[in-house]
Amino acid sequence: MVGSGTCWSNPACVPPGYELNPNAGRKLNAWHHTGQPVAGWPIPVTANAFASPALGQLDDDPALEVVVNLEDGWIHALKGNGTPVPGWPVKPFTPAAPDGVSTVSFPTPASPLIADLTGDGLNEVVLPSNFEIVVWDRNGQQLTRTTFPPPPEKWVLETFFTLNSAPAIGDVDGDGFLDLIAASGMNGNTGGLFAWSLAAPAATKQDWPEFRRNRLNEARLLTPRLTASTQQISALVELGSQQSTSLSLTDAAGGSLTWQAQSDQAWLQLTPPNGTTPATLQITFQAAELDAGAYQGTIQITSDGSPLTINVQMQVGSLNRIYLPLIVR
Ligand SMILES: [Ca+2]
Ligand SMILES: [Ca+2]
Ligand SMILES: [Ca+2]
Repeated sequence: MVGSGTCWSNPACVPPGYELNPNAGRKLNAWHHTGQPVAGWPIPVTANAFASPALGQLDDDPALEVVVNLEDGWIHALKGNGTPVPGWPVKPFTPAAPDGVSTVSFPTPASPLIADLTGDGLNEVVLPSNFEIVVWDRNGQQLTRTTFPPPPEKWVLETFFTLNSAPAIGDVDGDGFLDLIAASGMNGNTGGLFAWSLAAPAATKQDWPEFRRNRLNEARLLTPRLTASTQQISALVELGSQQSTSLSLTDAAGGSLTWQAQSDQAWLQLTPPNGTTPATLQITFQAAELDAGAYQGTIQITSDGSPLTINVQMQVGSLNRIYLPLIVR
């Protein structure tokens, strides 16, 4: 998902030899990995969108939402089909000195964060504006102050001067609670690195806690999904014996998923029957009491409603082994 500027729709800007495209300017685009546009996109917007967007959960459906801010200050939260999340778009408001009543609304070139700052399991959206960090709940309600003096329920996340970069969230002092970190600009010789303690425990799941999501700037958010190292297992087992192999179980998003495994055959034995990813499932083909022949079974592994089926084939018999020489240089 990217936002566009106005160059390709502006005759004064398009480089010589390139085609003017009047439809290219001021759009939010989303493509599938195949290069095809996602249904509902592109979306015309009111200004250039150059900041990197953020992905996260802002409502009750399992699909992710995207937050993108524009050069005119409007901040959009959009669902995957391009429709706005209820309560959005919004603009950031901060107090205007000196009367304490007026507000100002300054846009920012920074990228948004999507994270649970309060520890209630629901994400907030975070962006700098003016001298302050501004925070909204997922419904677009601004949690930070807009006036002097602030009402007691409003947060105050004020710095020395203009903030131009995305803040970051992590437990930097190791007290078990998340902290919000921001670098403010310079005013004369005064700049600063600010850290505020948050109410959310350090283990709180954070969808997009820093610029481009992590320190490697991967800018991707994977949906938790149980995956197995293979979905097809074949075994040759000597008559009257048993044999073992193992299966690796992981979460595609790198997290911890609880799982339960079940076999539909007595000869197909699983250890342990449940656990948490990452894990190794030991599979024993117990053929001690079985006749020679071909056997089939399945292993069902469930985790949060996404079952995996592993097909197993076993051949039991008197095995003739042929050992071939191998020369390695
Ligand atoms: Ca959602
Ligand atoms: Ca929250
Ligand atoms: Ca902390």
